[in-house]
Amino acid sequence: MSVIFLFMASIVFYGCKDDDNNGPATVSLSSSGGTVTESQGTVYVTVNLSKSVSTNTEIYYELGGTASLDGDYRVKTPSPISIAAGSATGTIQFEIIDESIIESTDEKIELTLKSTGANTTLNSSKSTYELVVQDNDVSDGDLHIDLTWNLGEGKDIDDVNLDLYLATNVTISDNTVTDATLYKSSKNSTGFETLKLQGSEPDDEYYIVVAYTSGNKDVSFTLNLNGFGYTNEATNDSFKSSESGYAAFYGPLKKSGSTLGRMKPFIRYKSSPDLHTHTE
Ligand SMILES: [Ca+2]
Ligand SMILES: [Ca+2]
Repeated sequence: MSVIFLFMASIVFYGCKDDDNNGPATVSLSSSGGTVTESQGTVYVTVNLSKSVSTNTEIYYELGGTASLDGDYRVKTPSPISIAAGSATGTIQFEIIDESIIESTDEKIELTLKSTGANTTLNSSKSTYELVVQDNDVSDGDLHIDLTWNLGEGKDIDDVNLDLYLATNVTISDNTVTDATLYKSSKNSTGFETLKLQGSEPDDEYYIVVAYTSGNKDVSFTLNLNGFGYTNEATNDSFKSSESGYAAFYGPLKKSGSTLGRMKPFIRYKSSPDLHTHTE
């Protein structure tokens, strides 16, 4: 008798659940955000369906915030992500880049769910996620030269490639560099660039060189200096799309031991594409 009762109760229970589950599944994020440091590695953002559905669900999202795509973080699961038929959970994955840039402010990654597939609807009150990425780089006795750039919020900085050099023996004629010797370089093919100059390195007149190595977009960039008497001293400048292949020289910085003759503001000198090719 009691077995029959339980069996009937089960039918009633499942019957109610089916009634509640009529209509589309709701898509939501399980968290509204958090805070990590640059050394965090991979960050997982969980996307939930209120119930599984019988078809694959594509979920589109957009990225924004002050953090730069492919400079501060990479996306391991590009939009749209897909939740397989029968499953109710998906994951958006970021890889935080543990770069060497000294940053004066924390960076933010903003993620917003935009649209979902058939049989689903978006829970708009649980569709945004903000991750704060805290810098873990500090100034030491060296001169740190950091080159960062952006092409707009959420845009991939690898759509252009900028590189960073220190040069000596720079000859300038009519505001154009006609000759130079490259002392050292930072030439990543992806992400930002950073160089260090130590007190033990040769005393000389150095120029900081920002090269627009490849790309076809207008790009705003920032040179930031720390150490040798500098504290987050930023120079903002830009290249036009037509300046791809050119380089900009800033200086001179007259090094003597662990001090640099300061030059404010930095003066920019352009180089010809020929010189850029020559100095690479
Ligand atoms: Ca950093
Ligand atoms: Ca580069």
